[in-house]
Amino acid sequence: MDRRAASGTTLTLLLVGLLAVTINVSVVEAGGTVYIRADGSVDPLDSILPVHNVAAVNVTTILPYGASAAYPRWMVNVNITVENRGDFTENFTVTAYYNYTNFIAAQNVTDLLPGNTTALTIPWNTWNIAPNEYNYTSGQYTPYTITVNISSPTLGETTWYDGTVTVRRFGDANGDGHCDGFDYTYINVHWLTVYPDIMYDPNPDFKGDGAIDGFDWTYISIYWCTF
Ligand SMILES: [Ca+2]
Ligand SMILES: [Ca+2]
Repeated sequence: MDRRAASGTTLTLLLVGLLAVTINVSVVEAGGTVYIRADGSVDPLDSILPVHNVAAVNVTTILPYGASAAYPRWMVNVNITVENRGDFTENFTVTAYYNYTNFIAAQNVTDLLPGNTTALTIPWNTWNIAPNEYNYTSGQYTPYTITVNISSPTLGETTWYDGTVTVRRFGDANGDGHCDGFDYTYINVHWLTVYPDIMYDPNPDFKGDGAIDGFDWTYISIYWCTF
């Protein structure tokens, strides 16, 4: 009998161990009955017990306009699909973090039935997020790590890794760690294009408003040759 089939039957769990603390318990096996002692042992010995188990089965970080890197003040979405793989209806909290300990946002899920999934979107407003450091030796930004934590009194704490998000410095359209003539050329090639125009490119859209225009030009002017 597999675990789920076992849980689907009318297993009656008796915590007889509570009694075993003070008296000797004679375990009596009846049809479909499983006894759990205080020391954690069960009877019958091959019994498979129902469990609490919720998993993040799909976690995806979505940047606007199909971008592969963000700039500060962009809105990034962390999309999470969670599945109740256990045998109990669950209530729990889903929390997203950047660099493991920095809180992004949290959402509560209630009454997720066994075998069911639910999809969440946790928005990350990068308004106060500093751009990533640029590693000039390896030639790339050191991105933020995104993790998702699922927690409840019955589930405990489980953390799921969700890859990384790069937040570039304003003015660095080509991602080489500098704001210079290459970025000047980049913004000119895509000048006055709007998402989803074929010539639109999110890299010089520093403001993140779906258009390449004077606002973005201002960023290059401000940061010109400062790094
Ligand atoms: Ca650059
Ligand atoms: Ca723009």
